[in-house]
Amino acid sequence: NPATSWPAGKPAYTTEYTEEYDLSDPKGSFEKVGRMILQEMVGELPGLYELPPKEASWVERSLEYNTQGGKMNRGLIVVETGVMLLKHQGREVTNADLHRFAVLGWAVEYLQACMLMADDMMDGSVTRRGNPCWYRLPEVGLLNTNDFLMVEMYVYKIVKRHFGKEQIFPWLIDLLLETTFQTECGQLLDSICANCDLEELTTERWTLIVKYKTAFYSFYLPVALAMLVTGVRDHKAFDTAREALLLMGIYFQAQDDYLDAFASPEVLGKVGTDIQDKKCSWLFAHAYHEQSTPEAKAYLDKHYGNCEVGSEEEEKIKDVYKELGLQELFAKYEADVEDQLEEYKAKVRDADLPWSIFERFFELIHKRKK
Ligand code: GPP
Ligand code: MG
Ligand code: MG
Ligand code: MG
Repeated sequence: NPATSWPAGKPAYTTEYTEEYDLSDPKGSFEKVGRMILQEMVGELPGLYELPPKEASWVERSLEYNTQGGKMNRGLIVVETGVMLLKHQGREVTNADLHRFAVLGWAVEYLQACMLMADDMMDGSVTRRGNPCWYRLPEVGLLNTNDFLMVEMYVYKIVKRHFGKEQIFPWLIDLLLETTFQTECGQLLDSICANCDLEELTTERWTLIVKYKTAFYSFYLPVALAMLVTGVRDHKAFDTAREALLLMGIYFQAQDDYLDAFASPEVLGKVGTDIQDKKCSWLFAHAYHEQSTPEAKAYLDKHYGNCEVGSEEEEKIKDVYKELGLQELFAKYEADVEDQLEEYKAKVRDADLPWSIFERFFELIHKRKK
């Protein structure tokens, strides 16, 4: 590109991978690729962007802090899906293939990191992955905004460095951009709840929110990237995968909402904020609209979105959830999702996709405790 190929050395590409990707150590190998990417990205800051050491180190620290230390499910699933697809197609899995899957996995992890950095500031959260949220560090504060924008751009720099010369490059970028926009629509729906009447926070609204804010980027995106890079081009395959993955993604956010109230912060690595933030969470929507009693409704009217973190009112709202039988209802919803997913088995086979992708992804999240 004549407009951006400046200064000399830019753009830099990586097309060969000398390290061995060891599939018997999926996490370790994935993390190694993560280190390589981090070094590539930080390494070019002084030369190509004239960043002095202090600022280059700032970026490095921000990337370390915000992109590492998660469960890495989204990233790892790109590698696993890629391998399953190649095998399904009767092709061999090369070392380069594995590295390319892992690079796309890291693109998803970086996208996730930037979303979380922005989300934590919007939700007023305190901790993330067992550490203070980045924006809460005294030296960071509002600089968080620039830091998460940089992490977002790194998504595209990573993909450009490793896929920039390939035909599918525009498709990969388009998928990432489209998914980001879907997530932003979801975040808008989620955030506007603060200005809604509790009457409006229905289970229908909940489904719409979580489909957009979570399911596309966490479930469809990793699988769709693996499909694109292994040569799947059939619309029906993407449509079928999307349907099944959105179902799982919606369930995943139901779990997130459930754990927000009922998991211990030590296990979860974050302190729940949904009650203070007046979120249209799975628990609230069901408590207020599906399972309600007049007393419960009156209490929620008075205190939901109108109490402090760790306050007596917050605890009482959790008791109300329990009294209304939401823990049992959640178990029932979970069983329904399992049944619904089974129904996709035939469709997935019909779309010439390996069912193992969906089975594996579901296994990773099913009945999770964190
Ligand atoms: C998770 O919601 C949703 C996101 C992280 C998407 C954010 C989207 C942006 C465009 C910034 P959550 O707030 O329930 O997640 P958590 O419980 O992890 O804070
Ligand atoms: Mg949040
Ligand atoms: Mg949020
Ligand atoms: Mg949450």
